[in-house]
Amino acid sequence: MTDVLTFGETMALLTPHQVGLLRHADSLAVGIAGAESNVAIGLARLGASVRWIGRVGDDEFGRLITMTLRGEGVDVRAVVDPDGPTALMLKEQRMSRATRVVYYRAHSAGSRLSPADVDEASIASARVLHVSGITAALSASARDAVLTAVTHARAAGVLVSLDVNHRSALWDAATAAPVYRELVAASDIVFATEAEASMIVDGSDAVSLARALSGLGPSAVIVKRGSLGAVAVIDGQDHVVPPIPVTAIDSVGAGDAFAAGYLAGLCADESPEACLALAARTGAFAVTVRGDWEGAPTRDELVLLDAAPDEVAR
Ligand code: KDG
Repeated sequence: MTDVLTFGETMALLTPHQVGLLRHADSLAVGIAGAESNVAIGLARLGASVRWIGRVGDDEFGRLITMTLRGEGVDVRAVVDPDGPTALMLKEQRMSRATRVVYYRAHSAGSRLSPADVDEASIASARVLHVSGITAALSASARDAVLTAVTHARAAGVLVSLDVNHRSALWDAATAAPVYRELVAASDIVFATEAEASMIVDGSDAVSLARALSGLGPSAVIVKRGSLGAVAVIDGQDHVVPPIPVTAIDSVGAGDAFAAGYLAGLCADESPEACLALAARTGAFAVTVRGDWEGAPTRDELVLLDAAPDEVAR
């Protein structure tokens, strides 16, 4: 049995080595990025068994994606699509504290995901199906894949986890909100930022937003507040998750590491408090390292968050 099944688009990621305008970059690091595969890597590093399903182009970037995910211990089921290239994401660090992201993903292999790619048997053999709003934004067929997978999971008694992950570059709030509402109502676990929660329900603060989201059906709602921590409503009980102070180097991917921590705790049958504490620690850990997933910790490494500054382990 797989602990977590997830699917979505993973892209090749090009990142300049210097701060400044992309046009002045004289070299680019080549890597990969994708919210769901970031979660998959985070889970694998925490010891969970995880399967990622997706489409990649029949190109070098597609091969880089499958090779990297397999190297991280993720069970990869990738359709190699001859009719769409692997998508690209460019990260520009315009100034040391401001990152801009540009996508080249229209008509990509990953955006051609369809319900046929996400097989019912894989879903039924998982404890948790994890999806994100990003996949629903990619294309009509990718949105159908998300909705169909969620329906199969519910029918098979598999827990559904949703990270809203709104990406305004992919769709506008008015189009996205009803889809998010439908997905939240069909999910057991929901992760959202305060801004994302406000797109779906009314609420004056993080706690009232979490309560309003849980009123739509999910048994666990976690509203993330970045460096302020998070609040959650789990089985009708309010929780406050205090922030873990760290020096942030790159906050992209922090939410994915947070979700991975929470789901890893859940799959290890830990209490809601322990799942939230693990999520807070993995999320904090991830921002200390450059890259969307590279900073995701193993369980053994989490103690490093308590290390004294400049401590060297010899
Ligand atoms: O959460 C981080 C992701 O946003 C990133 O790795 C790439 O999936 C991605 C996206 O669509 O932005």
